[in-house]
Amino acid sequence: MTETDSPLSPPERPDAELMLWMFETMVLIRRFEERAAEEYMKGNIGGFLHLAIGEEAAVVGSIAALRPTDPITSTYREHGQALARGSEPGAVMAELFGRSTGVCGGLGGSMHLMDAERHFYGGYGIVGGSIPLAVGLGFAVSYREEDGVAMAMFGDGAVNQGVLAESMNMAALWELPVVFFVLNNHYGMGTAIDRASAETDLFKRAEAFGMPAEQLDGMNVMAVYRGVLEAARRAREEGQPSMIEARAYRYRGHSMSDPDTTRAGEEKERWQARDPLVTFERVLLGEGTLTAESAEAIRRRVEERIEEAARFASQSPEVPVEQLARHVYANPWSDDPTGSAVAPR
Ligand SMILES: Cc1ncc(C[n+]2csc(CCOP(=O)(O)OP(=O)(O)O)c2C)c(N)n1
Ligand SMILES: [Mg+2]
Repeated sequence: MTETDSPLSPPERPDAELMLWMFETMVLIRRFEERAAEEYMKGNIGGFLHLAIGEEAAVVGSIAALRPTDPITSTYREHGQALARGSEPGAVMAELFGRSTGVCGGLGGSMHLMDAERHFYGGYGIVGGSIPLAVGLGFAVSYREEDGVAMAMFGDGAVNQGVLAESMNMAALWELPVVFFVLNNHYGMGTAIDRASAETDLFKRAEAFGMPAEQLDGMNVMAVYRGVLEAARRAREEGQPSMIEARAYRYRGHSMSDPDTTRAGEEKERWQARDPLVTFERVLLGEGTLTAESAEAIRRRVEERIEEAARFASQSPEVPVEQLARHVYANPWSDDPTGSAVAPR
């Protein structure tokens, strides 16, 4: 035990309960997203829908390695982050449907999930835009002399945004408890990483800021867990930020409107052969943490939760038109749904 250990601290060696939670959460995210794709095709979800199928180990392993009170920010590909943080699948699905029972009252949609109660601070559409927010959350922790850790989750496409360098520099200079977690799925929209980045080993960027960094297998939930656990310990105990690069792959196109015809089938098959759910299940079965029956029971439970989530979303009320511009301005002075009215003098 160290002085910063708390009952909420994730253990150095995950016990059976935690490993089963990680497995079930990965299955939940996979099935949630497959169902979301179906609902999108049926016209129940509008706007953009970005799926992270294939990236579940990176999402779950990293979040499991933090305390539930550690603040995180993410990109628009963040259904899994919300679910791993414990947002109700029904409330997340309702948000995708644009219903008033959604985690953001139906006003955020798929790209802007947020659940402040669970210290999940969103869900942002601007590539790189959420990174400095995590640094701000890390600053708040440090300023208040708390022992939390903020994690910025972003994609390989954000690494060449200037704001990342600014954020990493500030975090290192001010010794802020931040984990910069880059989920390298090797593509930004349809552009392969070696066509966008002069240096494709993204973790090496940290060296410029004297920051410890690690590149790990983002298809392996335990590898991600261990890497983020150590980065979080360093942040908590030494006030030192880190960069973690998790290498993974998204099986689908950039969003539902991307037919994904340019990436080679052989490449997809190579990654899918290391599917994070299948490989982790094999490990758990091999060590006896999971049996064929308990795996089946988990899948059944997840199916029921997904079914219930979709039912809840479809039966929830639409957002009233006059509410659409809520939160667009700090002072919602108008009922005008376009939010374009001027303030009374
Ligand atoms: C500042 C900014 N520039 C461009 C875009 C358009 N855009 C949306 S997603 C994306 C690719 C981002 O790729 P990556 O960070 O690797 O995340 P992934 O989609 O692979 O999860 C781009 C360029 C944007 N949303 N914001
Ligand atoms: Mg990417």
